[in-house]
Amino acid sequence: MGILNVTPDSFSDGGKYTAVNTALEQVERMIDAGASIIDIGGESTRPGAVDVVLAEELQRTIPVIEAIKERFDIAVSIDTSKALVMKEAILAGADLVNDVRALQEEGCLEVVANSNVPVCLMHMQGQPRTMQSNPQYQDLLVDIMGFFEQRVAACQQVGIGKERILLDPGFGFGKTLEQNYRLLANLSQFKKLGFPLLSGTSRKSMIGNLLNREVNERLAGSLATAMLAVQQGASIIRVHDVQETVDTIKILQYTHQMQA
Ligand code: 9MG
Repeated sequence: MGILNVTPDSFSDGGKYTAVNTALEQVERMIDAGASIIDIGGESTRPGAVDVVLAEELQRTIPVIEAIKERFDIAVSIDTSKALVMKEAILAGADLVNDVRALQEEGCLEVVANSNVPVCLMHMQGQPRTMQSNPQYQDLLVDIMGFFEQRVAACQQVGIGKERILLDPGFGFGKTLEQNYRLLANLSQFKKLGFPLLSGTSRKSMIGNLLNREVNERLAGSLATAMLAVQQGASIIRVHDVQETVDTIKILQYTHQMQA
């Protein structure tokens, strides 16, 4: 999954891809590099980010989705927590809803229930503006597992079938450095719930803070974490550096085939 942030304050591409044409060029590069899904977000969810108003988010994302679906044969995911953005994005051709708030905002469950697209339910403790201030868990894995069970039940109550659900532990969303690596080390545990897993660690602080690297120096760390996630059964890896990640995963998969 290649990341396309259409936000002026996007943390690692500096908001370069806000205009539709520039976005299309970036999408073409990600497709050529081997992406099979493009994740489009109009609201930054990085730690400290402020909320974006609905009209602005619609204006940033919908024309880009329409342009991508008109021009390329590629799956598009809408990264949003707003029901109306989900609805308009699906009408514009989005193939997946990626919600860092796991359909907890008003109207979201219903929008997805009334569509036929899958949804990625991500775990986040708190809200982006404050989530990194003092994240606390009774038991990290048990708490997140319980959250997933509760959100899956909410989905099923409105008619979103199991086959339409993906889960994501939400690296960097209300987790300390140690908690992030504990999650990564135990990612395979979430497979027990029986849903495909999505993992997003690309260029995040959990890499920068462990290695003491700036955002533009986190490629090696991003590839290492992508590899660890795939080894533990993650089905989708959300990344900025598509070509390098695809190469890394190809090496991993080829080596697996050679196992005696
Ligand atoms: C939007 N977004 C930013 N980070 C993310 C992550 O780790 N997972 C998902 N599903 N979405 C993310």
